[in-house]
Amino acid sequence: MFRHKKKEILCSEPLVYIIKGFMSHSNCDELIKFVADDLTKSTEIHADGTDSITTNRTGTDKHIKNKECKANDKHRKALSKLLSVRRSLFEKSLVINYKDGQQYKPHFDQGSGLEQQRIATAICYLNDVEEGGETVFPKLNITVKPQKGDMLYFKYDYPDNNVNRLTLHAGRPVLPNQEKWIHTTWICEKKL
Ligand SMILES: O=C(O)CCC(=O)C(=O)O
Repeated sequence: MFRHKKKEILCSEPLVYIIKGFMSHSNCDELIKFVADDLTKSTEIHADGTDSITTNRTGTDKHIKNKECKANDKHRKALSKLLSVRRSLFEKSLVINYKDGQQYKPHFDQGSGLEQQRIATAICYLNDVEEGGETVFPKLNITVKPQKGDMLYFKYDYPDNNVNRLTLHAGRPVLPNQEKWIHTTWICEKKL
């Protein structure tokens, strides 16, 4: 049984919205616990499909395979139902941890180098962050404060490239003594 939560539309084109409390606090805790001892440095994907550690994307992360973590499967099921998109079109979800100055500088989620063409992103915040670590869309003047359980969704499958370029976004640096955990699922246009 999924709870139906209200979307708070932050922008209608490109579509950007938040659903407060989309993920239960116990699911958030379970996801952090599942990956906490197995994180590796985040990498950036380049146009030629290779990836490497860069200063644009710091932090650490772990991909979660289907069926290895109940909390992950539960979330993906709820997301699939919300979006009416089958789970086979979701990339493997990624849990990311940022500490002390770590960030993800402005970037787009779609583009060359990816195996599949992404069309949308769903980010769940797994903890509250007092200050810093906001997700920002500089061209849309949107700032989202990480709050445990909230989900940010945005899409970029518009034929108008100018609209897509408005989805430039970043994870701002996390302040000293603060920590930020997110769970990201990218939705793809079609299965490989
Ligand atoms: O850390 C954030 O708030 C944003 C993460 C992000 O941009 C991404 O995973 O694509």
